[in-house]
Amino acid sequence: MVHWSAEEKQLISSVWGKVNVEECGAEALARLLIVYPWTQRFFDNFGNLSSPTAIVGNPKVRAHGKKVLTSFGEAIKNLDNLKATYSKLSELHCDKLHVDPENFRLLGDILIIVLAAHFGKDFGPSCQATWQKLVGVVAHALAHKYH
Ligand code: HEG
Repeated sequence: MVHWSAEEKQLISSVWGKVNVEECGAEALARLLIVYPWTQRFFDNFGNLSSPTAIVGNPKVRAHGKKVLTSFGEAIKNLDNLKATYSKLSELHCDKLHVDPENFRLLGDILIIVLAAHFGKDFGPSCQATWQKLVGVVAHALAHKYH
């Protein structure tokens, strides 16, 4: 099992406490769809994704980004129990949504970029390293039920 030191837990919650889930969630998902356009195929019922402007202004992208980042918050509440926390969600992404788990890693990297842009100096190297670990562990937990 992944171990979290008291310092790492502190670095995670100090950032998370300041995150605007609606804004950062929307921004992270929009960036994913813009930077890695092949990820748009999972969202063919989301309407207009034809340009960066359309993606950023798309209310379904915003709403889903918020949903995903809210769900990411469950990881932070359950750091010592991630596989169980994401077990159902892993099954859903595998069996129903057919999302390649590589996309969890791409989204995690983008989330780091979004947080660094929002928090600047308050997202320093040790903080960033801890968040890299967190997004990696979340991606791993979400991929756990894949077969
Ligand atoms: Mg996923 C649905 C969480 C990455 C594609 N995602 C969902 C839902 C949650 C969630 C909570 C709603 C589940 C439900 O309806 O019961 N997603 C989630 C997390 C992460 C993630 C926590 C990563 C941190 N998702 C992700 C990625 C993709 C993706 C990278 C594709 C590139 N998710 C996806 C799709 C749906 C969900 C296509 C269904 C969307 C819909 O039609 O409403």
